[in-house]
Amino acid sequence: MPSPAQTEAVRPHPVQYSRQGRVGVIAVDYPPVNAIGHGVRSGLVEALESGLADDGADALLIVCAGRSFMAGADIREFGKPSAPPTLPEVVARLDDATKPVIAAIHGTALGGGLEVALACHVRVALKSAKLGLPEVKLGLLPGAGGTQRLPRLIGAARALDMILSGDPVGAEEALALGLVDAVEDGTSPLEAGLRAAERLLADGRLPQPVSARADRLTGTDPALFTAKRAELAKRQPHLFSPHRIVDAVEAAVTLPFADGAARERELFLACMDSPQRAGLIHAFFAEREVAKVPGLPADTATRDVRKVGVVGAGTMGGGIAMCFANAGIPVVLLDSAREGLDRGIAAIRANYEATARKGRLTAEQAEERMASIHPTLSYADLADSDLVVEAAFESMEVKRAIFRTLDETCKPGAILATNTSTLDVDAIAAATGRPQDVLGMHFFSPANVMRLLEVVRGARTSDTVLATAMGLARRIGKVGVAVGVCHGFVGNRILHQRGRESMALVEEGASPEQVDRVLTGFGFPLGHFAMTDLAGIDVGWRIREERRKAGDPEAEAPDWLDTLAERGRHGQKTAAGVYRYEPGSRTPIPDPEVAAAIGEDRRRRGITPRPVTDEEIRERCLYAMVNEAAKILEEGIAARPVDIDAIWLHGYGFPSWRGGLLFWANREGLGRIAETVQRYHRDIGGPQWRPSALLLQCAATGRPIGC
Ligand code: T1G
Repeated sequence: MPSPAQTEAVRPHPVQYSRQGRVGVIAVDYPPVNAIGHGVRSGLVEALESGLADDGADALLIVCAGRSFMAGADIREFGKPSAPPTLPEVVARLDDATKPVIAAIHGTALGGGLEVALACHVRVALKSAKLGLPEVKLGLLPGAGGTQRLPRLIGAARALDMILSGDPVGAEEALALGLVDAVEDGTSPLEAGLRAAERLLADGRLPQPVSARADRLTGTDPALFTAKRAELAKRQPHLFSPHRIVDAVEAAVTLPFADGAARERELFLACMDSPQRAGLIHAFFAEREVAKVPGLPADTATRDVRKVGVVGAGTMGGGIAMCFANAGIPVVLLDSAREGLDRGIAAIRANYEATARKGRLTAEQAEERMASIHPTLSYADLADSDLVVEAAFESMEVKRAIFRTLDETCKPGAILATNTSTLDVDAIAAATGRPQDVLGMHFFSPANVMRLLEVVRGARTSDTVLATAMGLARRIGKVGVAVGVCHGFVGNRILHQRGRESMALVEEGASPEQVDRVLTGFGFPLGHFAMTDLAGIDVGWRIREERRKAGDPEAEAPDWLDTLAERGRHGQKTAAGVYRYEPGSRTPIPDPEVAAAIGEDRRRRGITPRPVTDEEIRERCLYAMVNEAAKILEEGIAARPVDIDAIWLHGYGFPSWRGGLLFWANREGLGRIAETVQRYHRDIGGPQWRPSALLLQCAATGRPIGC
């Protein structure tokens, strides 16, 4: 096995210099995305020096190998000592170049990669290229001159929008903005770059470096920054880096370039030191880490999925059908009744038409996707599906009957998945003669929007079926997380803890709006009760009724939420639930009728309401979640803390700048959490407050959970 040094020696230097005619070519080749790590930074400087010293080179060209131009600084280096040269130093060398430097962009030029291109004299992009500064999504800001050069090319207002959104623009838009000088099609980055160099040499002049341009900054209205600050204070009060971005771009307008660049560096380092950067980068890698399932070899054989069946044309089934249609996979959508099928197809069509109206799809694309969804009332039409996802009513009896029929109908090797959100996947699999081909694919409502997909591995699910489902998750744009079988799997099992505490806190004296205010103050987009209204109170009510009818010993007694559901207050869909809603509005408004129902429930339970502090709400909701997550890890239902982090980030809106539930818990302090859980176990009791052994062990040893 070669040593790291030998491996390093074998791996070619990521940046090579060569000459083609009068053009010195600086080629970056650092798979998979040409991230600008130390080797690339030092290589760029060496290659630039070679090119400037090469008398045969009248112009220099930077191109990248592989699928993309440089995709930014190497995020894996963040938080560690940075070996020189820093990226700002590399970019400054480009700025000072005495020969014209051209950047030929393909794939995605992002972050520091685009900043390298901005420091070149000329930028040419292939038609399919995308260019962006996504640093804000990592809790950062462009730290290698992007906040200073981009405004000089496209103006401060547009630059501010582009940096604050972090979203890329396409090549044609970049050309229109002035971000690139030319767009080429049907050629290689090298050919496009060489042609741009020839044009530039024929012109005979050394273009002005971007840092020296000021024409696009002239006349910038200072009110732009005041207005943007007010907007951010309202829209993103929790976030740190967006406000620093406004400061940096303002410096580009108000200060000479060198001073603006120095200001940018100060602001960048402040962002680098913020806990939000650590959280957002953890969230970035978490989304990718969970795709690698421990114990499942990366080269596990998978099955082709060319055609999908969906059983159930309700809200979930329709959304699931759209997921596959959106990925170009034809779907057969089955329902047991013509009325339900027609309603489901109409809802899908309405969804696509709404998306087309917003300009996110052309009418033709919408029609094409609609045409790829084939409605049917006959199971026979599912016979040749490679995968069938069942999304029927949440009843074990109903699901087992469907899986028996699927087992009889579907071809050998077809994968049979259930979208159940709580029921035992093994019991469903046992209804078939092919349990090895059965698993859970738990989508989150609205299924065509929410990115999380819990891939529930049954006791007998084969590696191939699991690997196929995990690969399919990525193919349909989901964050697939492998989980085990238990009631509620991972996400809903943790949500149940927060819900139970939220309900108990209201029974004891808090109001729903106080609980929700604490949770939104923590960073959740919606409080627990506002989310209940969005999902529909009747959903939980029916599951609770199902469990009560089944005589489930753990089924909860009816409560004030059930009372609201029985009165037809089902949430946003009935303009009244825990809150009331004005017509056409989603803004939750506290309703005295609900307060009265809560009062009646307290009286019925013999509870005298007491003042509840925000701190108690925060502890009881969040620490109960952490304690349950630790139990889930103990039981092996989730393999790693990062799986739980990804589930709550992508399924429930856990604030990504906090990294994830357990990433946050480690920073909150496991000792403090463990001590509080033990206190509530004494004061409140109940299995939910039984402290997790893993939590106590980590608290005692000072080790983070999962390490
Ligand atoms: N650094 C290190 N690794 C990276 C990386 C990066 N910038 N980008 C991607 N990877 C890894 C990723 O973890 C995965 O690894 C593999 O590459 C493929 O990625 C100074 C400070 C480029 C659009 O924010 O948006 O520049 O799992 O699965 O879906 O101002 O990756 O295979 O081991 O995502 O085709 C700014 C982040 C950095 C871009 C490709 N740049 N990356 O998407 O593949 S900060 C970014 C992406 C910065 C400067 C500042 C996407 C992609 P593994 P992937 P993909």
